[in-house]
Amino acid sequence: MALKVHIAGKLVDKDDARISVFDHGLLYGDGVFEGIRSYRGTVFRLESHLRRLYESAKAICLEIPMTIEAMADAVYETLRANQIQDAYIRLVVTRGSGTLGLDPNRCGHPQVIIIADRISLYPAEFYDKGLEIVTVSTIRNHSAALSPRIKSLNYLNNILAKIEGLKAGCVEALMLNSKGEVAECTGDNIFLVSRGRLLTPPIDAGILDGITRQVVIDLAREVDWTVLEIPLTKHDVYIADECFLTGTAAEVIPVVKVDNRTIGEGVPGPHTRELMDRFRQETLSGSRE
Ligand code: PXG
Repeated sequence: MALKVHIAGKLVDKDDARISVFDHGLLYGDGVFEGIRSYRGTVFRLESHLRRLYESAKAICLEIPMTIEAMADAVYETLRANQIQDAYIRLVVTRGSGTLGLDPNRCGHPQVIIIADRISLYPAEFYDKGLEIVTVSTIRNHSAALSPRIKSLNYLNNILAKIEGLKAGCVEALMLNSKGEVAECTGDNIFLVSRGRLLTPPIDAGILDGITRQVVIDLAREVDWTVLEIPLTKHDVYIADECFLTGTAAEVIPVVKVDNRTIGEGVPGPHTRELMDRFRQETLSGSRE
């Protein structure tokens, strides 16, 4: 069965899901998106993802031509049409087709696209043994230029960092902000465990307000762990007892080496493993928010 894509309000075969070459999403990266997962047919934290999508759109003066409730229904409709239980869902809203030239007012209608496909997972080995990452020279774009809280179709800042990481043999790369503080990875947020406390950069370090990040903070606080959202430096990373990343695609993934330095004992630590377990339970609990 051909994959069905939700586009312009209809479900069509993937090969018939097309947009104009004049769409400003393509011409200028003018648009927003979300990457969401479903577990056993239930979309994980759909409300949070939709809130972030609509906030991203508002921040770029893009009016999404449907209500949040209609969007939620369309996501489930797309999921059911493709009969995928554990899906990777990509929501894209572009500025729509316009004239050549930046002016967004010359675009007709925003284009809404929903894709639900099978998820390709990181190899299990990464979760058992932990990842090796590097700090890259590409800094996270300054939030006064383009807020990293906007999940925009313009991901070149992250892609340039990813290229640097890949050239160094790492699948994920750590980005600093313009102050030299730890920001986030190219598609994941970062956490440290230090002296029994969970540390992560605050949103105003210029990072995406990650939904997995918030789930992990909530899970840790539920069992009375101390969680601090504070500015961190590379020094904090190098002396941490444990390090892990969070993201919709990666979930919770341990990091054991940063810049060729061993973090902690060089194996996924006990706090990380406990949070991986608790996160897994949360995804399988079937609760919608
Ligand atoms: N930082 C950045 C820059 C991201 O793009 C995260 C952190 C983690 O946020 P969430 O809300 O997912 O916990 C992201 C999310 C992909 C893909 O296809 C990337 C993300 C999410 C889903 C899929 O590479 N990045």
